[in-house]
Amino acid sequence: MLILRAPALRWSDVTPEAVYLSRRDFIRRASAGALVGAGALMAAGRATARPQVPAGTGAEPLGPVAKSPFSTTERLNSFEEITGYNNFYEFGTEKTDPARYSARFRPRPWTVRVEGHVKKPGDWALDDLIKPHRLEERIYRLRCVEGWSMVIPWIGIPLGEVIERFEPTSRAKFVEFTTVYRPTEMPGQRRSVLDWPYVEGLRLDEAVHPLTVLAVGLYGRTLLNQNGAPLRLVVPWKYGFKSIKSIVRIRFVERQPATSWSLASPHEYGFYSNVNPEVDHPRWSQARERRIGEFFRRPTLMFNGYADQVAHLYAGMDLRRYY
Ligand SMILES: Nc1nc2c(c(=O)[nH]1)N[C@H]1C(S)=C(S)[C@@H](COP(=O)(O)O)O[C@H]1N2
Ligand SMILES: [Mo]
Repeated sequence: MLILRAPALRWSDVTPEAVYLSRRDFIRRASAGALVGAGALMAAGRATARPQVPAGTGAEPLGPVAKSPFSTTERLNSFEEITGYNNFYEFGTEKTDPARYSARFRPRPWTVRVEGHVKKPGDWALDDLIKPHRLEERIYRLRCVEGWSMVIPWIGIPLGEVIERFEPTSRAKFVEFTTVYRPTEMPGQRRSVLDWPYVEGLRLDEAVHPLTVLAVGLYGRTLLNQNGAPLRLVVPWKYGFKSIKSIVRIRFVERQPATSWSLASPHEYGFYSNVNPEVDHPRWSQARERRIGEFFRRPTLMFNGYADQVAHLYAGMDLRRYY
């Protein structure tokens, strides 16, 4: 039988859902039988199994993906937690709004415009953007500026490898990302909670850092609308709002972009917004966080635990000032 190695699986190799489901079903039943035989079904299952993805979510299987040394081994949040407790103000400001009010959103077909200081600008169909790259699983901590966190098994591609294809010129110093503007499908955009569309940005060296990914899925499946389908940024050492969802434009610019949250409240949400337990938000402490699903709060880590990989990017910068 073909065993799922962690190979160079590409977007175009995605297994049709029916095949995938029946194969998984087979594996599950086969191993369940073996374990029952050993009289250890519950114990072994609890200790080793990842939480299951419920059937019928509409998220399509992406098949096996390459593992990454950047992944944390911390306990994963469940699929239900990751898809049921969200910030996506385009669909409303309550944590349950994105799951409830995003059913009308159509993430396909999807085109991403690449423009600005690059030798290869253009409009990219999503599949053509993703296809040349190997899908990787990146299990990352996500720390929201509000003081909660999760561990999410993203599937994505390194943004740096994508950017390389566009050939930025020497004038490109920052990258600006823009979310789709579709008030008919996104009820939150009919209210002026933020200045739509949502815009975020990174310095070019942050954008090409190996930890930065463009995610197309989680838990082995395509993203649901509430998580930023079909394509969103994930920057794990920064507060969650930097990880912009449902991206339709990537622009290479010389100046630091004006971002939605820094425009809405400049004293609370800076451009850099690196996770920093020593710099409090004006209205609350950032020293601790509540991992969704846990009761006690835990200490927040510098750069969300990614200091070894990213601290050098900010050498000589005043981390308080650049909050
Ligand atoms: N376009 C857009 N992107 C967004 C947001 C948003 O409201 N709109 N919320 C951000 C915030 S505050 C967080 S914490 C993360 C949450 O991602 P998740 O819902 O997939 O966990 O998305 C970020 N990306
Ligand atoms: Mo957030």
